[in-house]
Amino acid sequence: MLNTDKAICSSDQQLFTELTPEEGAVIEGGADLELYNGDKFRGRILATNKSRRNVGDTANDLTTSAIVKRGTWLLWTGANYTGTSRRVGVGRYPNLYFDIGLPNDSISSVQRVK
Ligand SMILES: [Ca+2]
Repeated sequence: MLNTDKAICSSDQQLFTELTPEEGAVIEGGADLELYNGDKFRGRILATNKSRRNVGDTANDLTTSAIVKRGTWLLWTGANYTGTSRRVGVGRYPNLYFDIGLPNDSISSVQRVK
């Protein structure tokens, strides 16, 4: 278990780098939502616990499979929660096109709704 408590500060210098809960979860290998470039969870390109208005250059328009470990999410084809979306709950989606009809390699933003 990683210590994500705030680091003790000495004068104005922080002695330890503080990890956000999200960073901690990612390092431990388990984020609430994980996106993968390949089908059947090959090649993880994003691990997050919170909404992302833009999944970033390394993940944009690449997602083929996903794992939802916690929460309910909207997966959007456009940035800033635009375009087509699909609502997904906890589960494993080895191929988003076949599983929920979302076009392959299309996700640009992810929105946590629960
Ligand atoms: Ca892909």
